[in-house]
Amino acid sequence: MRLTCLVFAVALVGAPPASFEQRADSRESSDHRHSPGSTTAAVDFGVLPVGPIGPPPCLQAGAIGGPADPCSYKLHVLTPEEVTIRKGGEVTFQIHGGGHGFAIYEVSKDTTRDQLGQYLCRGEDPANIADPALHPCNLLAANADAAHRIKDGDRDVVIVARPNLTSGHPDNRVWSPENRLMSAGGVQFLNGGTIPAGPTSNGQLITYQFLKSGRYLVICMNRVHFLNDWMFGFVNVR
Ligand SMILES: [Cu+2]
Repeated sequence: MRLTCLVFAVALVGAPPASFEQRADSRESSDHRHSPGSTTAAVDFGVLPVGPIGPPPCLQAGAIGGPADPCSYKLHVLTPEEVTIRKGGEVTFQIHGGGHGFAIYEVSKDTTRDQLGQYLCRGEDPANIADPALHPCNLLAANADAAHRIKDGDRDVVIVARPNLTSGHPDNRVWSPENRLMSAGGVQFLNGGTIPAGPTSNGQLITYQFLKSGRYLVICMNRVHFLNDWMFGFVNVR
């Protein structure tokens, strides 16, 4: 307990100790709610839009952020996208917006976002694409419904997204039970609350306790969110 308190205090007052340094990855979070080496972490899963996501062609009225909004891909993110906790710690994911599913897989330690994303929608990370016209898989059913074999940094198959032939369970999700640690949001999607991310948000919470060290991939099982828009993040457990 004393060591835990000491580590936590160090994390609060300054830079984390070198031994807790995370991978050199420019996409890694600078979110101050979470310090590398913490026992717990919080991640916002998706974004609740409180108005148009951007200027036209983003929808300006109606089902903003819905499956017909060309800017909806900007909501399909985890914030922070990557966290690091201590073994035995718990991560709490809060759902925001609608139409999400949730699953966790272990991946090799050298798995990167850009490498894994190439198995989903080849090209640039949609999180970095400002203009919806430049997102190659934007609202592209042909990609979301297609089969994908998704490999980690060791080139081991982690997820098999079978083709969506029936649009019913389980085809209508990225449903790959082999090696899966948990899932939520099959059959019925997970939905957030009415208040955006923040201390008063009322979105559903999902918590998972990581008992083994390693690197874990957290995905949205919504085929469009994951396969088109790269809705995934990582948890490192040290
Ligand atoms: Cu989602």
